[in-house]
Amino acid sequence: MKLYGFPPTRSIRALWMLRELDLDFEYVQVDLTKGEHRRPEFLAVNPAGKVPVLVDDDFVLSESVAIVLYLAEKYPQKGFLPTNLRARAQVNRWLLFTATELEQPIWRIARHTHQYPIEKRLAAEIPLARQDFLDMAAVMEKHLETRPVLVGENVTVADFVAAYTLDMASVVHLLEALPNLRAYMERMYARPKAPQRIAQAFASLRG
Ligand SMILES: N[C@@H](CCC(=O)N[C@@H](CS)C(=O)NCC(=O)O)C(=O)O
Repeated sequence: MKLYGFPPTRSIRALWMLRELDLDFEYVQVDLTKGEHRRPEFLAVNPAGKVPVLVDDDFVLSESVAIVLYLAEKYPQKGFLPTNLRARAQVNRWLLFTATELEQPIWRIARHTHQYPIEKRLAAEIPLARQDFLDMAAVMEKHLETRPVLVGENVTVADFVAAYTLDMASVVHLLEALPNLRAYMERMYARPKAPQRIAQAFASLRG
């Protein structure tokens, strides 16, 4: 198996899953700072020009959440995806909640802070996106008041995706008033197979 990625990105989600499953894989770095994701060789792998991408023999899969689900289904022995219909539906609920309600506002903040060219950045978007995040994060904060993980008693793919997304949020200081989310994220990153935090991944790039 091959993972195309770049350290401080959503590649961490795929990496986390591969590590938890103890799988051997080749890591192919696509240096976003050098525009390698826009080269024809990479666009042939993912026409969206984004990482991560997993290649498993002749099967090519982009989208970080699709990748973790594929891996969890291909290697069911660790039980990261419940077999019970309703528990699995709850895992899907939290994956989608994380990718749409939590990740999107964080992404809007990143775009209007440093990703868009200066002339396209809208300062007014930032407080709106922060509030959108906080409104939805409050739902997960309450949910985790009495629970160790998002679904049932054991860790699932939803926890890896959520913990990484909360780390994205912590980088932009969105978790300060959310103690349950901070404690949950720390518990997840304390797992022996957890990947690097985003800040460490940035530091590793600087050498
Ligand atoms: N929805 C995609 C988003 C992937 C994505 O946006 N990756 C970023 C890095 S975190 C990227 O490759 N950006 C390059 C670009 O947008 O030019 C996923 O979850 O895999």
